[in-house]
Amino acid sequence: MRKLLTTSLLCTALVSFSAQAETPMASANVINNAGNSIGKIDIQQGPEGILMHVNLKDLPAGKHGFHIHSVGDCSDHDHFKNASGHVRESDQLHGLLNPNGPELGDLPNLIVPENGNVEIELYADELELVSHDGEVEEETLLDADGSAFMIHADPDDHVTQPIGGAGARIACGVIKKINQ
Ligand SMILES: [Cu+2]
Repeated sequence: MRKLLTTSLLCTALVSFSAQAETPMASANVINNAGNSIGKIDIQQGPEGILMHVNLKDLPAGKHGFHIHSVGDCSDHDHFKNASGHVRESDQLHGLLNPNGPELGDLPNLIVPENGNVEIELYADELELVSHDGEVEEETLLDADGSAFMIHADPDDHVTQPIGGAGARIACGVIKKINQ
């Protein structure tokens, strides 16, 4: 009996280890234009894309453009220009509703209620934290220069270049790998 118990414990340990090893995880601490944290966005990589858990507070109510930008740098918090443009392949145009889009980093708008808090899960099937074969590719979120979530002041119309008319950058979060 003791031997059986030991074996089953060992199996459980092996299963949970392999599940973790196949699920790269990351998190972004999101800051506003004052440089203060307004919450975080966690990311888990699945077999065909990434699952994002957005949990933010103190945002202005309304509809806000929401993207992943191609450089993981939110240090210039008064305008967040260091994060550069959207994560994209060279032939992609911006916009979830654009016939020549979308870019890899395009996401649906964040719609913030009056209390300023928003919590949602989102899934993007074209994005990866790290590539499945282990090589770092330009479009992967944890590539050499990283990437960052960006929230804009205005709605993204999902068509207009280059950012759907979403205006100023009001919150930014560098995507950082969580060590497992
Ligand atoms: Cu953007």
